[in-house]
Amino acid sequence: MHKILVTGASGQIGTELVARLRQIYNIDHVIATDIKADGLNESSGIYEILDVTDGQAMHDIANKYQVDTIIHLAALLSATAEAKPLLAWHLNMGGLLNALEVSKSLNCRLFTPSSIAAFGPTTPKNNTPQDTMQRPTSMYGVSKVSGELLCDYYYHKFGVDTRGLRFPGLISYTAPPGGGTTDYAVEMFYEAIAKGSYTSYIKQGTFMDMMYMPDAIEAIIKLMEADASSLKHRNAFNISAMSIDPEMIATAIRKHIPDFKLGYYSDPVRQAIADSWPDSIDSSASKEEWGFQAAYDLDKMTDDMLSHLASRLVV
Ligand code: AKB
Repeated sequence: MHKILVTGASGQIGTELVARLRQIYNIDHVIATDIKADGLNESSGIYEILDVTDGQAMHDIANKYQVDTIIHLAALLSATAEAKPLLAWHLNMGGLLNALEVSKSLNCRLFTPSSIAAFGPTTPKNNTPQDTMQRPTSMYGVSKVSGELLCDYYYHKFGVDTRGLRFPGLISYTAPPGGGTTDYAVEMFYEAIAKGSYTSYIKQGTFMDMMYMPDAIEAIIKLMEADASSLKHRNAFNISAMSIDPEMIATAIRKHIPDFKLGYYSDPVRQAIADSWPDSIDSSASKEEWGFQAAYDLDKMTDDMLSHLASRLVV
């Protein structure tokens, strides 16, 4: 049975991934790590504080628990990375390089997410192919495309079993995202329940790919379980469940909350990032090579999000 170390375990993906991995692989086989101490709850499983820029500390924890898999999630997202580009490069690339080095020396498999941010304004905007032009203009995108290349390098040069997905915006109700461009979509659901209205920093008609968190979690697990011989792309598979703009989410929310109001304000930085990303990406390589299938479309996701948030936020 696999023994798995997860970095960034208290983040939006990590919180749900660690819980699901502990159901599948046994509670003692999943080592959650994060720079924050808020996951230190012994009853929920092993948790270690880890700054991913400290390669020796990452090695020591991986070695202590004899892990065979690293799921490296710790990174700054697009809007924060644009505000702090040097920190973003240091954390996103330094953390990944450490995870690759530890995987190489301890013979671990490695999963790390890429993003739709790895594409740029010269990439075909609709049905963006798996293999295409990648000249991103945001620092986050630069770190993601560099990370894809670095993972390819460690696979070809050292035989590290590296795998990855180009995630779209991820929508979830458990842990909030932080500092992303697609965060507006998550915020809209929270504020629909809390206030009945939302003011979006992303303009009407700005389409981006999105996915509900349960689909993202199952995709990570399925890709890591896939037979290596079926993977031609290995690092950075395109993956998406829907291509939507703010109005489409509002329309889906109004099926449950008819008076929901959506307004707009201008955020030039996040709008420019969104405008540089594809409107929709082609996930066919994921379907063909490891059987990806999203279970949630916009309406099904909206039903689930609103019912969970209503029971949490309304007293
Ligand atoms: C972000 O908006 O920065 C992320 C992403 C698409 O990678 N959600």
